[in-house]
Amino acid sequence: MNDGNDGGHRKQAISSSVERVSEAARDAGLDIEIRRMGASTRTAEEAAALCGSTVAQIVKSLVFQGEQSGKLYLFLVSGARQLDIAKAGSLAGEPLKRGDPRHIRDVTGFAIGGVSPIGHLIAIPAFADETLLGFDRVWAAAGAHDAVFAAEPRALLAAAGATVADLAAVG
Ligand code: 5CA
Repeated sequence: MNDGNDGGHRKQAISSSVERVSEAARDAGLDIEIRRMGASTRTAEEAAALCGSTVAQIVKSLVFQGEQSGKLYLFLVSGARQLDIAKAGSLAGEPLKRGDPRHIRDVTGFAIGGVSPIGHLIAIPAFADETLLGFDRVWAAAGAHDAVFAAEPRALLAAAGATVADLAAVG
């Protein structure tokens, strides 16, 4: 499993995930510059420290799975807030659960920690935390564990095809 070939394939898959984000942005007319930070941006806290932004300005791209349909849904949430799973389920129209990380990677093309708002392999229904619109600029993952980009939130949510909603837990 862990021979050099596998490593090479995985590396290629990761760089093509970043490429996909770049292409999706271009297709949506979103002008972004993807930055490889050379250190982990897996969590909102790590990303904020490296981007020089507040945690609230980091867009978490959370993928959940429908319990009935098995379909995947994308929730874009401010790094300062927690997704309310019940509200998220109402938006999706079915109860949700965490998916198997490998399944999420296979279906979306992104590994958890590098899931981007844009550039998924499938057309994924997306919903976005309304508080993201309160910032001039937000930062999001760009398909790898050290890759991020900045964007104006309204343009980013439009590019993601995300429905703006109240989806965060109170407090
Ligand atoms: N690169 C950073 C932000 S730029 C990033 O991707 N952060 S994140 O918050 O969007 O991604 C990590 C999150 O994935 C964690 O909050 C974690 O709770 C969540 N997560 C981990 N496993 C699963 C799973 N199986 N299903 C859904 N979410 C998961």
